[in-house]
Amino acid sequence: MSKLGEQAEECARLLRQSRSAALLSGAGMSTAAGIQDFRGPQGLYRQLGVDEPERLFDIRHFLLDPSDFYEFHARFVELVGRVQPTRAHRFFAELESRGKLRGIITQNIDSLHQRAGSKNVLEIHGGIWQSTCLRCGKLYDLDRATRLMELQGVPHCESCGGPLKPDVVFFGEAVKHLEECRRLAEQVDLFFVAGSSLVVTPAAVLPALCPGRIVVVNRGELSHAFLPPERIALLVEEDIDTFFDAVRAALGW
Ligand code: CNA
Repeated sequence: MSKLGEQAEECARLLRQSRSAALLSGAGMSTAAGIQDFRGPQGLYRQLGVDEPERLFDIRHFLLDPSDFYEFHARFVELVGRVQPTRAHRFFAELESRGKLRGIITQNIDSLHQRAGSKNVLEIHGGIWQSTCLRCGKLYDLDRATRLMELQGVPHCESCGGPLKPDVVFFGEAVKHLEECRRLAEQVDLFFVAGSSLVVTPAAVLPALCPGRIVVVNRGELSHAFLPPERIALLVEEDIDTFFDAVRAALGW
């Protein structure tokens, strides 16, 4: 049997034994959908022509001048609107509906897990589906904020004229739902990491909070700084869709 086949069989065995699992997903989960990771050779920064990514997502720079960010954001929103969830997004939605997956922690801001049908999704870096007026706190859904963005470039509040900011976590801001993410990791006996280099903290420390086994599916850069080696059941250096297709087959679905 091929290495892929063996790892898929082992993953299926771990899933059958598990009472409840969780997933931490990163940018690699959405590359097959057409949304690239940020810094890779095909990365979004290059694809959308961004020169200074750190400055773009720095909250201090956004507060001084949000126009650079919105130039990037308009193109990102348009891209997200065009793509569809991947087979792996759908596999994890199915795991949840079959009662095997307790929840997903995602570092992604593209809402593709929810669009695939997943219900319990903790967006630790926020999402683009809602924006907030920085002056009066009024909330805007994505459609309304996008219309204002198309009209004005930098969208402003219809009530008070303050600038809007999407509810995405910028560098220099606190992450969201951290306590819930920690509790989820502590409560499951199997923890998947898919498409994350585990470089960005605090998301990267979450797998180690799971008292059970860890399955990592990632092709390319991966930091082991926060991964307890004795609890890694599988380290799969494969394409995510290819691997979870094989797991689905091994489960007989
Ligand atoms: P990352 O640090 O870019 O890591 C992604 C990892 O996935 C890399 O090691 C890649 O080599 C690997 N990878 C890419 N494609 C595949 C594939 N098909 N199969 C297997 N492995 C693959 O991204 P992280 O998410 O870990 O952390 C960085 C930032 C980037 C997070 O805050 C994300 O929110 C943010 N981001 C989000 C999106 C999105 O919402 N889709 C897109 C780009 C960046």
